[in-house]
Amino acid sequence: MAVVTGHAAPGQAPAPAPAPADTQAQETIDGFHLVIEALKLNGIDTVFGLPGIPITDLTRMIQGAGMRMVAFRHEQNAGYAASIAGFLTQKPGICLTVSAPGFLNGLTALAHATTNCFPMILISGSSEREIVDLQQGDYEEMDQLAVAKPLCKAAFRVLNAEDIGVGIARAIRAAVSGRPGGVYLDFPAKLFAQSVDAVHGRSTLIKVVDPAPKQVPAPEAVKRAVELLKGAKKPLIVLGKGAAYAQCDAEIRTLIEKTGIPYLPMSMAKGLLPDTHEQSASAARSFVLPEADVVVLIGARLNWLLSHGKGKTWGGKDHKAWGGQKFVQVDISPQEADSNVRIDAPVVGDIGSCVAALNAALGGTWAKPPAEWTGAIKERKDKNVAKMAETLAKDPSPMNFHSALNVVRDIVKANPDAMLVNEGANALDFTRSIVDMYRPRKRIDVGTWGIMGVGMGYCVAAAVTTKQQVIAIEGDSAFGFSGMEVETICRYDLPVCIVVMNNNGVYKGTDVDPTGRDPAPTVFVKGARYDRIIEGFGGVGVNATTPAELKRAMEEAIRSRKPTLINAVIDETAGTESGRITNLNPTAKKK
Ligand code: ADP
Ligand code: TPW
Ligand code: MG
Repeated sequence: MAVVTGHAAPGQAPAPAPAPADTQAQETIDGFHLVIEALKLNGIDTVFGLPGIPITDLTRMIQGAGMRMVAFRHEQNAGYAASIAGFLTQKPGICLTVSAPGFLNGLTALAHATTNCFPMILISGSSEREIVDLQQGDYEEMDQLAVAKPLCKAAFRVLNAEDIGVGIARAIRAAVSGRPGGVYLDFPAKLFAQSVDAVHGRSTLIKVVDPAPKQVPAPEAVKRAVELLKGAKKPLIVLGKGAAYAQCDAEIRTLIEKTGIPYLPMSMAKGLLPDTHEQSASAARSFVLPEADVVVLIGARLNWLLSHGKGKTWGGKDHKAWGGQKFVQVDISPQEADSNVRIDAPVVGDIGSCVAALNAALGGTWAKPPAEWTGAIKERKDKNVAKMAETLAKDPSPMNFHSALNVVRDIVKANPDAMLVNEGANALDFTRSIVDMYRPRKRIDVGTWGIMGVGMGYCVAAAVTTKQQVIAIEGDSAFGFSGMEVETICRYDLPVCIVVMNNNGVYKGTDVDPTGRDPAPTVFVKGARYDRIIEGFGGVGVNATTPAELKRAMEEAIRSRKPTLINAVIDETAGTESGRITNLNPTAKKK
């Protein structure tokens, strides 16, 4: 019998009596290695994080074990990277941080992952439990589990090395099953140093079987939905990022093409079918929403991004009035239906199973929607597309959002496999509407919260997980939230081309302090040279003042795959307050 070395964890049985001297020295395994082996066993090969007590050695050992350990300059960016890695791969993205402040820095991203339905696990080291719980003032003291709980889908703490396997298995299941989300895993410092018998320790690890089980919809729910659709005169399908996440692109394409129903992709569902698809109604959005009679939501919530399914956007008489549409909602969460307006036909299950069931239930022949409907949409679309083409063809000086994005539009068309990262206000809205996407899961952006700061974390994760060229279209304000990660991009030599749409500020660069004392809160240093930031780390910086210069710089970045930052000088008067959502700003009542 082997000798158990090291101290026993609290609550464990005392060590067995020493074995006879002639037996081999016992092989032990510590908490560090059990964590790594548990992650590897479950196919996790990348960790995003930032070292420090008590996880510095863990970051080294992760790397030593052949996994990718991507070290950031701020945990929030590592967290955003993990969240989007989860979206892109259907495996929980892992973010690893130190205690209290590092944990809190990662927590914003964990909440973001939960809000966006992205699977992610935030693993944070924590301080001595007995000191933390008595509030005796330990180094980086905080009851992290309690703080994390309201902001994530599940939160677990592991105290004994033998429970690491269960802890990681539960975290993986919670993150990816049902509606995906963020999970917090608390690992106190002492856990890492605990040693247990290696054979026994490894036997406690769990390879999770079927972590995101299929959820097949009830046949009567599918029938109800198809019946409703059959009676529709003006049907519409809305594809959300849940549909992109589900990776059942062929089934979705079949549904759309077999039914002939016009569809609208939400921002991150762009490219699920090419944006140039004849059934895309994107260019006629404000026409189809109020006019549609039956709307099929697939992995899209009726939240603010869809004006809560009611109000003037949907043809309602006032801002809260129902527009008269009937809704089919395909979603994995049974609680999502009726969250804003009545859902007449909820179809609950995973999108792959639900869309396959809908396709099967359509039968051999399906009458396409009335030509009156599709024709009216086409008319609006053609008109809007022609109008946009006219605007895009202009070449004003200074460059504006349109003339710059006309270049980006062509570059993305020529490089349809490139990942597009996008944040800002005007820089976001114009990019979304001007730059067509051609392949699924290529566009990643501010998501459900309209959050600034995801940019560089998303760039790193997109490059690391897809190995594709990354193009980031960033407002100058948006870029500032994560700009220091340009060093990370250079350090890992990632093929990322960042375009900072520099209009000297938040929304625009023209505000002034009415008292004349300070810069206005929305403006930045005039004529700032963001391109010089990347040069400090060995990357390529370019200042572009014309579409031709922008085009040349982007093409060179893609050809060379070198980390590149282009400062695109945009007319500082070009933007509007909050971009497309000006109306959400509270305004003081006029006296
Ligand atoms: P968007 O912002 O693009 O409109 P949302 O984030 O509002 O999309 O909605 C995504 C929806 O997709 C969520 O309600 C979520 O429950 C659902 N969802 C995510 N993954 C799946 C899946 N695999 N199967 C079914 N529904 C899913
Ligand atoms: C975490 C509020 C929304 S958009 C934006 C801010 C600060 C920046 C807009 O300026 P930018 O784009 O990026 O230069 P442009 O093209 O219009 O000039 N803090 C967080 N999230 C949000 N959404 C904000 C603040 C905001
Ligand atoms: Mg700006």
